[in-house]
Amino acid sequence: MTTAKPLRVGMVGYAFMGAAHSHAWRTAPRFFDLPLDPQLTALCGRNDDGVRAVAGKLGWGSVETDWRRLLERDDIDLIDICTPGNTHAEIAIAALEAGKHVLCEKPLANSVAEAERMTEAAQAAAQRGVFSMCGFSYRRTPALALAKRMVDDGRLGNIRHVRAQYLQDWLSDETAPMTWRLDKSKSGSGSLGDIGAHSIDAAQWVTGQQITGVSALLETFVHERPLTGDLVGLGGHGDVGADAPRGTVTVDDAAIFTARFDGGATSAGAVGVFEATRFALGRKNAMRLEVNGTKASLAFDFEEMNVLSFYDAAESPDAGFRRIFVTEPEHPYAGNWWPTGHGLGYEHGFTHQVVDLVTAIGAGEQPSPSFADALQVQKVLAAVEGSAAESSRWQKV
Ligand code: SOE
Repeated sequence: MTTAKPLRVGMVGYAFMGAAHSHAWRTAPRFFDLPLDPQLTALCGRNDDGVRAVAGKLGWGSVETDWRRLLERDDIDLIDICTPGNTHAEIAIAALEAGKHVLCEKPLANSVAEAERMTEAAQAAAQRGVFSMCGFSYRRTPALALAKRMVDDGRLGNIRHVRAQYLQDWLSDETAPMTWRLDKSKSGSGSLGDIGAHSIDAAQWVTGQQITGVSALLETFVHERPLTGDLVGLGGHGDVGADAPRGTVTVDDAAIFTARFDGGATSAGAVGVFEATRFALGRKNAMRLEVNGTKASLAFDFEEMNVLSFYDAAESPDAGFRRIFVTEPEHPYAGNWWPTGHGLGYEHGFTHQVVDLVTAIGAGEQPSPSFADALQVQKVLAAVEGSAAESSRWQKV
């Protein structure tokens, strides 16, 4: 039995991210020593039957159908926002003003203006000991965290190239149904914000450099898709008739851009190439990052998420890239799980996110990534859209 003070969570939204976060809240205190004891106090969703069914399955103690009720309840300490981007700003700002800590899914918002308001609210709340974090969960993949540690330790030297791809294929089928992720008024953007945002965050975080400008193009391959009714989750293969009613896709299917970085603590900034698409047949969740420095290179692919490839120029050239199996006790997060060599999965990133969030809140410190960090990503997203709208003209961030 833990003696830690409870951290009572109210979560809004219960689809894909809601399930991943629920699992994380439940699992984190079972494998990590936390300063506070997370409790799955209330789950909120607009559909009473739907939210009740999921709450029972995922282990939530009570339900609400209006997120404002969560803010009124004095048995809730933290609001976890797992809803589409168009709702983030309103919920997060109100929650912070009500004195609740906030975990908000990425991308932080649907516009820079919203993200700026959220950041102001977050900074004001932090003065009162009320904290917030944005859910860039890939930072918590042990192999990517190890990549960052190696860059911070100077093992790559100065960074010259960043190559970031996030490739999926769940929209390749033209009859895959419409979802909220394809509706700009809900999601803000398409591949760019949903998956490209992860690449931008990971690239900046691992290298310690910020993107200062971009030249971009966006493409939408399929402009209409069958409406199946619920509009949630990631679509799969379409199984609706050819004459089913169709909805209009209002976001990018693919986003490609080049970028310059600011150099961080080093003198010369890196250059980067980014690609985000949900049309890369055969690539299921290939969130890839390759970094070339003056001393070494590293490469990561989420489809082999327990591996970090590392090439050290100080070794014999024919040593080639070596595959580090990131499951040793001294690797980030890995020591709290299984014996060496017994790898982790997608859900562990979310569990580690809870660990880092609760540890920071318990210590009275600002968790990372802060809303200010996520605002910077939002500015890159906006610059990409701005550049694409002007035939790839260079846009400063
Ligand atoms: C959540 O972090 C997320 O970005 C989803 O929104 C994407 O759709 C998923 O494929 C990767 O994770």
